[in-house]
Amino acid sequence: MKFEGIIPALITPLNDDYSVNYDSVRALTNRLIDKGVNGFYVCGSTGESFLLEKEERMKVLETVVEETAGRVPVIAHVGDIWADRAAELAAHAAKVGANAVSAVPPFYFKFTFDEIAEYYKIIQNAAGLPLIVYNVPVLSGVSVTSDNIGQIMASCDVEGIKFTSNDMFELSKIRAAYPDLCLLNGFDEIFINALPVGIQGAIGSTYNIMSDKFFTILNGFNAGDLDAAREMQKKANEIINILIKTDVKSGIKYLLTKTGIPCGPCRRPFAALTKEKTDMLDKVLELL
Ligand code: MN9
Repeated sequence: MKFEGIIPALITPLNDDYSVNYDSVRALTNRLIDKGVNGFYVCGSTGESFLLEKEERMKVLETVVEETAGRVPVIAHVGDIWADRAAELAAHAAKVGANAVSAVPPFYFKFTFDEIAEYYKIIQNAAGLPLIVYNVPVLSGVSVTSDNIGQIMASCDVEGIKFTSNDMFELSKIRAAYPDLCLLNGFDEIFINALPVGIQGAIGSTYNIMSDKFFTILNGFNAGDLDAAREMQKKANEIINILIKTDVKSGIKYLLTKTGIPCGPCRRPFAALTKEKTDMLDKVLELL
């Protein structure tokens, strides 16, 4: 399986009582496949991984894999601060038929990079699947760079990196040092900027609601029509600018609910959307 193109980082739909809405997981999976997405990234930051029970993470993954039925690759985010829990999630992902595992570095305790490399080795040994390192320094506090990724690669076989950072210089250094590594862009608002660096695709939250805009950018770029690509990124960014004011995930859930897939709130302590925010989002509906 290839990891490329437009890959939604799935939101995890909830009911109003904060339990997981598995019917909506199924509905969203099917809607996005119909829209032509190239894979799924399950229970990452967008999927509220660290606000879910281990069993819920497992069941959401099982639901997506079952509903996808091999039509597109499924990447299971199994990252956790505790390596053994990540390993348990990784082994489960392999058992139920995910196509790759991905993990944020262990956070909070300021682990050494030797410990971080060991963590990835433990995960890969448990899964026996392609491994995609998830670099998201703004949330994890750990930066995976062209200088230190080699340490992870020395202890396990890295398929790729989900690079969620605005540092395009760093991304191009990774590309130069590792021409065969699969690079997946993480911030949707700079998708157009990452394309010329030589990425294979992108994993992002806003592809839950506007994957078509990003296919237009991708196709425009590939066809050499940079004006069309730039114009569409501008339109997408007007929407992202508003979503950022709604913590992105909550806003996306609201918009999905409005378009027929009930997704509920985000788990506490994420706050419910205020009327002011839902008014902003109602205007976004017309721009989708
Ligand atoms: O998975 C997402 N990153 C985070 C990728 O949640 C940290 C992005 O899709 C952002 O939500 C999006 C808005 O900043 O680019």
